[in-house]
Amino acid sequence: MRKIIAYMTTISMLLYHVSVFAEIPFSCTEQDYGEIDIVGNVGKCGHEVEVAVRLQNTPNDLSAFAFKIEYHPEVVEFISYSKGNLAQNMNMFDVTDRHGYLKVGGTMFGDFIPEGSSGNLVFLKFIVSPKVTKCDKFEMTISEVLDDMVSWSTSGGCVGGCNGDVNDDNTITPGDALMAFDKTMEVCPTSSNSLCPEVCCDVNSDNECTPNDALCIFSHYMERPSCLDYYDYWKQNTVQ
Ligand SMILES: [Ca+2]
Ligand SMILES: [Ca+2]
Ligand SMILES: [Ca+2]
Repeated sequence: MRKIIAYMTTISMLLYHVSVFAEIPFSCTEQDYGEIDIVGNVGKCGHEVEVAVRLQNTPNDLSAFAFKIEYHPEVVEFISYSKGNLAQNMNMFDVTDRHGYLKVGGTMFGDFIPEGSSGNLVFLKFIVSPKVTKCDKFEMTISEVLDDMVSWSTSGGCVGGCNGDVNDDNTITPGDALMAFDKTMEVCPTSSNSLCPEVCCDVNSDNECTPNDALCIFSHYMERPSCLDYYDYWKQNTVQ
């Protein structure tokens, strides 16, 4: 009887997992064109991840603004925020969590951020659900832009995916490129004895594991332009 109950419990948990996650599109292409842009980041399951909201060449002066950040509460939980450089002199600034979206707003009294400015507005810290595998990635988007930002273009950000550190030793090296290359050549387990399903390979987010992914990892180590350039953004923009 206990076995049957345990079996039924397992089945119901699996069904719950499938039903909750089936509605979340685990597919995302990073877009960077927006005058307001979310800078995506890699988020491993059970770990904290930060995303930045940056302004790019602002089209008019800014003294009051508001917008929403939409996220999937099933896969990330909001923890805290910190101001970016552009928000340091704001008299009122806040982020509130409404379980599924954040409200972000701010004002400057008798002052403004001038037209043509670029920089970080806010850093948002989340924790990624342990249920998300490290190859999953999903989108955060900006909506309901108001006040001085009302006509500005927006682009979202991708959270999750592969950061090129295939062997999880906190550095991205040619050894990681080799593991990715082995997987593309179906050398399984890889020459470093990793099981291929555990090799997070799709660093360029085109939903395939190909030699281009291995080349991207190698190019990143060589400090050549690569699909992992966004990763450097996070090394250069530490939260204050
Ligand atoms: Ca983006
Ligand atoms: Ca590594
Ligand atoms: Ca790929």
